[in-house]
Order: sequence, then C-alpha cells, then structure tokens
Amino acid sequence: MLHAVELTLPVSLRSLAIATENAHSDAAAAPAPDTDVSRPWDADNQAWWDWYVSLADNDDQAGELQTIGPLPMVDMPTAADVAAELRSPYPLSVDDRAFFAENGFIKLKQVMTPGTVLRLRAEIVRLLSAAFDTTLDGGAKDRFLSMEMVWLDNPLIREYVLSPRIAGICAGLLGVPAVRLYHDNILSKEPGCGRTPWHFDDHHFPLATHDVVTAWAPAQPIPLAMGPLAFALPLDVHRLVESVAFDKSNTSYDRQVAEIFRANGVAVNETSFDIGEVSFHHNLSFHTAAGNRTTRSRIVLANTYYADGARVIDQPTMVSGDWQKFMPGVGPGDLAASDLNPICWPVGASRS
Ligand SMILES: O=C(O)CCC(=O)C(=O)O
Ligand SMILES: [Fe+2]
Repeated sequence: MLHAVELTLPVSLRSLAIATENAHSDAAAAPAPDTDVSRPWDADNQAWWDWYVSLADNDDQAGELQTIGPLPMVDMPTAADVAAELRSPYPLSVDDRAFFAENGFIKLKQVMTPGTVLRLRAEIVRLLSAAFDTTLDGGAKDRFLSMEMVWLDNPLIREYVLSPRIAGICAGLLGVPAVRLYHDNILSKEPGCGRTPWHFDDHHFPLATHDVVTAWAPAQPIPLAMGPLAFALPLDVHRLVESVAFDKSNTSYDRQVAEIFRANGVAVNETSFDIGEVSFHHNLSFHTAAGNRTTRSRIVLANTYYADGARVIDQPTMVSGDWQKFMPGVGPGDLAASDLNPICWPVGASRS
C-alpha cells in the first residue's frame, strides 16, 4: 500500500525550500486571495470544468492551430473483441510499481490496441456531438467538454470504465487488494482551448485516502501540440506547494505553483502519448496540461478508482464538484461504497 504522506522529503527538496519561501513572500504583496471554497458546488460537472480551466494561466498560448496527420487506419474491433481485451490482464513489472511509488504517475504503452482506442473515440465523438449539439475536431473551438456517468447507460463505454485490465493496473500500482470506481469522465479539450491548471486530485476528490488513482486513457495519439497530461516528479513535490493559497477566482494558484516548481528545478514529464498508451496518476501527483494547439479534439476517458474501504472526508468543498452524484446516498464521513461505486478489481468480487 502506498503511504505517500509518510515519505521523507528528499534532501534536494528540503535544501531548496528557500525558493518556496521567496515565492510566498512575493505573493504576500498581492491582494487578499479569494480562498473560501467551503460552500458545495451547486452546478453540474461541465460548469465545474468551465470554471476550473478558467484558473489556468495562458499568457504563453498563441499562434496558429496545427493540422496533424490522419488517425491510423485500423479495422474496428467488435464490441465482443473490445470486451475481451479490456478484461484481459496487463502485466505490471516490479520496476513499474517502483516508478509509480516514487513518482506518483506512470505512462504505460499498449494498454489498449489501436482498434480499441479508435472504437472508444468514435463512440465518444457520437456522444459529445449529440450532448453538445456540435461537431468535434473543430466545431466547438476553445471549450473543454465533459460528460460523466456515461457507463450507466452505455454498454460499450461500460467495458472501458469497469475494465478489469485498467482497474487491475490501478490496484497493482497502489498495492491494494480491491478498487472501486469513483467516476468516469469523458474529457474533450477542443482546438484552441487553453491549459489545465497545475493541481493534484486530492484537492478535488472528497475521499479520505491516498489510495486513489486516475487512469487517463487518450482516445487518439496525443502529440505535444495537443497538450498531453504532464506530471511533476517525484511524488513528494506536492510538499513544496502545500502552503500556496488556492484562489477560486483567478490564475494565481496555477502561476505560483509553476513559479515554485521552476525555482526549485522540479522535473516535469511532458511527453506525447502513443496510440494505446495510458497514464495513471496518484491523487497527490501534481499535473497540468498545455492547451490544445491542433485542429483535432484531444479526447480522453479519465476514470478514477480508489481502495475499497475508503471513506468520504468530513467536509467536502466546492472543489469536490458534483461528488454526491458519483456516490448517491453517501454522506460526509461515510463509507464510500454506493451502488455507483462498483468493485472493478478483483473480478468477481461483489460489485456493491
Ligand atoms: O485532461 C486534462 O487536461 C486534465 C485531467 C485531469 O486533471 C485528471 O484527469 O486528473
Ligand atoms: Fe487532475
């Protein structure tokens, strides 16, 4: 089991704490931050993402959108082929687990075949076009579109969301015997949409555990210009920014985190995703994504899983977003185990 909060801060980070303090004292001169997030979120998940991406600093984002090559031509697998693939195990190595434990994320190739990726894309394009009455790959410029709880009504998407292959990787990375689904999240960063602000998901998920992983599964290759998810490493770097105040109405949190990471020479893994590659990040892993500077929608299915037995925190906030929709009937402090949080790994365990 990963006990991230108990890890010791590396000497290199401790000795660089001075840079953090300087950044904080600069911030002290700024107007008082708008930090009260205590009221619950009272709109939907789409409104949450619209607000959230407005907190990103986009000073450096400009220029023409790049047209990129066509998607690979592959035979579309049947739904039965997709299901068989997503139920088959993915072998994790000792090195994979060690990398994740140290860095809080890992990118794994060939988690899905190209056909399974492109079948996912076709289905998501169909769903988003209908839900937002738009076209993808250019029709909804500058937006960050999202849909969630799609697995409940859509049998094909359900195979990807409840996938024992993907949930088994999450359990293996965390070193826990069983994981539940928190929720699915279709995310489509449209051409021209700006950055995703620096954050860790512990800030969002109202779960009283650090055994939480998000599997971020791109539905096409993601070149750098499209804004792949990027991770600060190692996992402990979250400590450098723990006292940065979260301002809910401007870009100051994103700017200060970026500045502190820069001042401390924090390494950032920002690399393209091959088709079928999936990243997995821990809820203390700091991550961001550049804007989508291509003419193609950056479509992803991001599913979050947590260790069976976890509870909801005592005081969820507006940053926790639409969490009650993801766990109906579960209150603050309760066991996080509603009917909408099935055990996805191991297979055959009771799903409620
Ligand atoms: O897709 C993005 O740009 C952000 C996604 C994210 O932060 C997450 O899945 O945790
Ligand atoms: Fe995130």
